[in-house]
Amino acid sequence: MKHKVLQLNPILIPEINERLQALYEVHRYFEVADPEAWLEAHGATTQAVITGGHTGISRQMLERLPALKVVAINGVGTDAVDLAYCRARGLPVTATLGALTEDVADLALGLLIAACRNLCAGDRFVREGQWELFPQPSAIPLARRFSGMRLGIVGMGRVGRAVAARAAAFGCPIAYTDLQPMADVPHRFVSELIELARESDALVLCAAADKAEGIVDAAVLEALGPRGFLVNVARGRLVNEPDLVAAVEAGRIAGAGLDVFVDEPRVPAPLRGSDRVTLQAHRASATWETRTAMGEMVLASLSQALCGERPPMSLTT
Ligand code: 8YV
Repeated sequence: MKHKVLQLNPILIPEINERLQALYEVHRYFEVADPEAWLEAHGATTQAVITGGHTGISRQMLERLPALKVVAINGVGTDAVDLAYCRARGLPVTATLGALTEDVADLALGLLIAACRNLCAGDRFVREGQWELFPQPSAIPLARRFSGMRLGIVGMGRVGRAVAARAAAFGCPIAYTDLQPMADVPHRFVSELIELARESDALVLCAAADKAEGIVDAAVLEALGPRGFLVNVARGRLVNEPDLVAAVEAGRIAGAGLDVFVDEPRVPAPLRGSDRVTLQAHRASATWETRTAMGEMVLASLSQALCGERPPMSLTT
């Protein structure tokens, strides 16, 4: 008898899906027509859940799955799973820590360079035939230089450090904020986010959202200023989105590069309509390499937990 595994989100690597299906009785919840009927029929006998970092699983849903042996997060964020509840229940929760660091950092720099150099507006200008209509150089506004920008990193975990390593190669002076200074980080610590914003040409958000909702608000954006850029590859709700919309619309910041939003997949229309903003659809970890590595880690968690072992990657047990 195969173990019953509930998969809450699609996995994009065919080989990982094939291996999951060969090993387990996989139920793809996102394809289930009647979720309530599914829970009635299978909730009590489901032994593993695979979910996404930012989508997680609700506590109510976990309560409907009493036989669970593991929650395997196919992602790094744990903010959408009630870890305290899982800990109290003795339920292992695993995440793909470390697997997506490089890709997320790459995208942070990509978004920042795209925002500083107006890459998306430039692309549209050529693509839409505007260049031929307006060939004079003044038709495109001058951009801002990225190399040497003063970077403020918010959250100096794995991703923050990987962003810092990349930015250092561009000659960027780096400062950071976090809950506390870190002895093994050579960069300048600034305890107040607003101070960091004031001293930075670009703020890059790499922090977990758990205790930091709305920290980037009107005052922080004001401190970043009309020559400042904001990049978010962490969680949308780190930012007070209405404040960001207002700042972008009024030119109170120079621009933003955003991979994450408060209410995905809904992105405020003023952000979608602004040339100051470069947008992505929460895709920082979406490469073949990283998604394959993440899938391997999910497979490992499942096989360990379903053999009765404590998965070494467990964050709760
Ligand atoms: C993933 C994420 O896109 O890892 C996370 O926490 O938010 C994302 O990188 C997502 O979890 C993929 O399943």
